[in-house]
Amino acid sequence: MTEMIRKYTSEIGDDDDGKQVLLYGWIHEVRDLGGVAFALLRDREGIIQITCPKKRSPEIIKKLRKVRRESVVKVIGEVKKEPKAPGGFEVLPDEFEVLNEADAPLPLDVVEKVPAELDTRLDARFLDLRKPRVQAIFRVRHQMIQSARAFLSEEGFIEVQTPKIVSTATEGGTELFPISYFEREAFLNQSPQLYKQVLMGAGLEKVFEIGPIFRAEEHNTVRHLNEAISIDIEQSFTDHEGVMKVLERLVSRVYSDVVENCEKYLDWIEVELEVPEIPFQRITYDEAIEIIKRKGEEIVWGDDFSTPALKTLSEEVDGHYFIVDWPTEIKPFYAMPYENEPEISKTFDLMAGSLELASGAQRVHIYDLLVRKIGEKGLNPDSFEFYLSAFRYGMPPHAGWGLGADRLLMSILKLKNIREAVIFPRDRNRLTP
Ligand code: AMO
Repeated sequence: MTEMIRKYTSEIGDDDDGKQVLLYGWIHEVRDLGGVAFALLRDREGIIQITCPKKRSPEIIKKLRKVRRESVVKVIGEVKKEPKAPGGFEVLPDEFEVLNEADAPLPLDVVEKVPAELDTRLDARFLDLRKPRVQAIFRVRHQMIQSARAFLSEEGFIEVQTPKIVSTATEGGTELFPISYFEREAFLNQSPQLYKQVLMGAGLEKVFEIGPIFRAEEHNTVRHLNEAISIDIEQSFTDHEGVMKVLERLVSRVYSDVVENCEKYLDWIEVELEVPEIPFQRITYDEAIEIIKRKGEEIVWGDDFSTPALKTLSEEVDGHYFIVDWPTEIKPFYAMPYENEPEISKTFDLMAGSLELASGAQRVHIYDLLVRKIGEKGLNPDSFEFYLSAFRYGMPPHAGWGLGADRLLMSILKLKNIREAVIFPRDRNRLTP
């Protein structure tokens, strides 16, 4: 006998009508109407109804009545068109095998008749992920990462991986996780910033990295994680405007790919997407301050934007937009000041409404200026030796950005909490699963 090929539920179509198929999956629900039992079999691509009238198989109907929800099963049966069944087809079983029986009661209701709190869901994440709506989020995430990688590769960027165990801070000294590294103290990296710049000194010209960043954020918010994934680029012989163009094209590409390839998953999540038009609007930091002030919020030049201030701003400037030309003082040491106006820097944040998605800058590539700026931030240039030496022997002008992948997904899918966008999120209170 030839071995049957397994099909996903979504692959069952008109061609299968009257034919036998092999399915694997989980028991989503069972309904017993006496003379006939219905089970819903769920796999990662969808749900199909297994219909077993008593006369087709008294043994199988007995098994179906007994099987617990979420057990793993194998079914071989005949496909029949059935307009009343979900998806338009049902399977009349000839073989039904329970591969692994699930315990009861379940710690979480996969059918979601009773909605659970996010914390309960995250505690039982393996079950939460069985919900089609939740799994769909990670199918879109997969597409988002694939698109970003494909886009940057096509643009000539080289993918790199830089160390996550490091000796120095990059984003200002606070928010660092110390770890013990043999007889020394080390840290989990906050950003690949220093390494991607060193790689400009190495002559790679265009690099990108998709990897974890670690931030010891004390506060628990819906937009902060302690471990996030950042999509980072660095590019030589360009300025902030040059890399902003790469960023907006990347965001637009991710949206088009998701719209094109993830229709089914967007339906499961019940979200509709529009590909944002590029170029995105650019407003200066000064203009943003004016808008926020005009709307009655208290803010002075030199302040960073608080969450309420960004909410106020987004009432006026909606969708995707860049805030450019920030005060040098509130941006990291590596940001390049304007030559004629050094209190302003060649920096930008990319916003989606009131959510910051990315930030970036043209960098300081002049050794003396960089040493001075490190000192001005109260940091010790000696601990940046490996970084600084790359600036002494032919560092090209360069620029780059870091885009929060979890935040991008959160904003694409209009998720209320960033934790929804991460399979196993890490926050102030959560270290498992
Ligand atoms: P920044 O610190 O702004 O810049 O981080 C870049 C982007 O990473 C995301 N992000 C976070 N997402 C979730 N939780 C967090 N705690 C968190 N922290 C940051 C945000 C943010 O916009 N080195 C620079 C980038 C550069 O200039 O190239 C940097 O790290 O979406």
